[in-house]
Amino acid sequence: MLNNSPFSPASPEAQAITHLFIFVGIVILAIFVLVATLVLYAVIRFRHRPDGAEPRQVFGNSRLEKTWTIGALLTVAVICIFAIRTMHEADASPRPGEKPNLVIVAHQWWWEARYPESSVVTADEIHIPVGKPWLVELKSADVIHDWWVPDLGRKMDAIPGHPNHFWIQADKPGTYLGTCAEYCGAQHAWMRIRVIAEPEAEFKTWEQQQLEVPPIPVSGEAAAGSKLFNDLTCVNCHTVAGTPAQADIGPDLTHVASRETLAAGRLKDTPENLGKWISNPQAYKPGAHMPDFNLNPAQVQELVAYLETLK
Ligand code: HEC
Ligand SMILES: [Cu+2]
Repeated sequence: MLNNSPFSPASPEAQAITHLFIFVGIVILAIFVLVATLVLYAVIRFRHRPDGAEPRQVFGNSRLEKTWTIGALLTVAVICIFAIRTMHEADASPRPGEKPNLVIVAHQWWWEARYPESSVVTADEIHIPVGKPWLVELKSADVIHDWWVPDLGRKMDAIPGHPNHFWIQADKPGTYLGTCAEYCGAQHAWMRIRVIAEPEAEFKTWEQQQLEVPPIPVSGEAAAGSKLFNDLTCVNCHTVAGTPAQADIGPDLTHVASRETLAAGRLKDTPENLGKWISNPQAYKPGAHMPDFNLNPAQVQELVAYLETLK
C-alpha cells in the first residue's frame, strides 16, 4: 500500500501500531454503521405522515440503557487492552544500563546522528543494519522536535535536557523517509529524515568509509577551498575530521559529498547544489542557522571543489 505511511509497516514496532490502528478503525466503523443505520431507520420509519399521527411515546427503557452503557464500557475496555499490548510491543523500554546503538540529536533544522560504538558521525541520512533492533537515544540541541519515520515505528519527541529512547528496526533493506513532526520554527518543514537500511555487510562497508579521514588537498582549487574553509568562519560551526574544524552547530561535513541530500532533504547533493547552498543558504532555507557569506563565484567554486573531496 502507501509507502511511508502508517499502512506500510517495515518493523515489528510499526506493525504493532498498524494493527492497533486497523483494529480501532474497524471498531469505529462498526459503531458508525450501527448508529447511522439506527438514525436512518428512525428517519424513515417515523417520518411525518399525512394523517399526522404521533408514534408511541417512550420514556426510558432501563434494559436498553444498561445494554448500551455496558456495551460502550466493554468496547472501550477491549480497545484499552489492545492499546496497552501495542504500547509494550512498540515502546519496549531499554534494560537498565543498556547502551544506545545510535544517538540522534535534533537541531533546528537538521538531524545529527552519532554511532557510539564506531564513533561515526553523520547528518540527516541514518544508516542502520537490516533486521536488528537498535536502541536509539534521542536528544535535542535547542527546542522540541519530533522524530517520525512512519514505516519504522513510533513517533518520539526530542526534548531539550531529557533524552528519550526508542527502538529502530527495518525488516527489509530500503530507504525510509520521515520528517520532524513537531513544529520547531521557520524551517520545520525542511527537517527531513532518510533512514537507509542495508544488509549487515553493506552497512559495515558504509561505516568503514565514514571512518576514513579524507586527505587534505594540497593543490588546485580544492586546496584553495580547504584554506578558505578555514579562513572563513565555516570552522566555527562544522566538523571535518582531520582538520581544525570540530564544531557541531551545523552538520558534520567529513563525508558530505557521499550523502544523497543537503540541508535535511532541501536539495539533492550535487556539486551544483552544493554551490547554490553555500552561495546563499538563506535562499533555500530562510532562517536557517547558516549565514549568507556573500561569497564571490571563484570562492564558491573553490569551496565546492574542496567539499567534493569529502566523500
Ligand atoms: C553559524 C554557523 C555556520 C557557519 C559559520 C557555516 N555553516 Fe554551514 N551549516 C550550518 C547549519 C546550521 C547547517 C544546516 C542548515 C539546515 O539544514 O537547516 C549548515 C549546512 C551546511 C551544509 C550542508 C550539509 C548537509 O549535510 O546538509 C554545507 C555543505 C555547509 N553548511 C557548508 C558551509 C561552508 C562551506 C561554510 C563556510 C563558508 C559554512 N557552512 C559556514 C551552520 C553554519
Ligand atoms: Cu520540527
